[in-house]
Amino acid sequence: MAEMVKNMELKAIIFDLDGVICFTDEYHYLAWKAMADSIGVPFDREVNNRLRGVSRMASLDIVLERSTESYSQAEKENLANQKNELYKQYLTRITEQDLSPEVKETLLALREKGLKLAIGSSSKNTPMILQRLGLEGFFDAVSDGNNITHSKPDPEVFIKAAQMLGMPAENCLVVEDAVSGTEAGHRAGMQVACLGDASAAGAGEYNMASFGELLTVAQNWK
Ligand code: B16
Ligand code: MG
Repeated sequence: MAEMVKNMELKAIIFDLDGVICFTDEYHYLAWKAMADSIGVPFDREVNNRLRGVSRMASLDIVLERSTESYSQAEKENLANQKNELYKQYLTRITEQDLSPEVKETLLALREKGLKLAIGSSSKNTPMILQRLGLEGFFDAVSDGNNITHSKPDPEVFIKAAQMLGMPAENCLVVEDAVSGTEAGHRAGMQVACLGDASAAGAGEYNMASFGELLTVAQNWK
């Protein structure tokens, strides 16, 4: 399977958003931490790493694993909303200056090579984040938490992104910072280039130290 995939031409790259295109993963951490503190549940970076790529409600279940209380569905929805409202307050701080020059230049260089570029994110806040970064309308397709029913590690978000692009999975590369997202990419039949947490875990075919390394990955693809 790996050999077969390797011989296919690279035509599209599907980017995770939080932790890949931007640093909103830190805002997720701060908002979950504040919510967990408010109900006296211990929360740290180790637990936070398990939330990467995971949907809001599934993330809440992970946060509540350390709770001694049990919560009704309505109470859980309330806690998730509380976290999301705080997270959205952090998002209002984002401006176009927060899109790093490295990310911006790499995206433009990849596009210059004729590659299709898409977003594959579990986040329902994707439209707001892209708009604040000045990337609204930049990508050829946006698949996010608003158009999926199963979040990562389910492959749905990447399969839908490839469908929107009209690309077979074997011509697509996924870029991820989450182990769950890397699994989702593999289950979609795509190779994965990892950053951050997933790269440290050696989860991808390519485990990068920086976003700019994508140019080398794309260059050496064949
Ligand atoms: P929201 P990604 C994911 O985005 C985040 O990594 C994850 O921490 C978050 O819980 C999930 O989106 C849902 O986000 O609450 O904004 O809908 O990494 O897949 O771009
Ligand atoms: Mg991510």
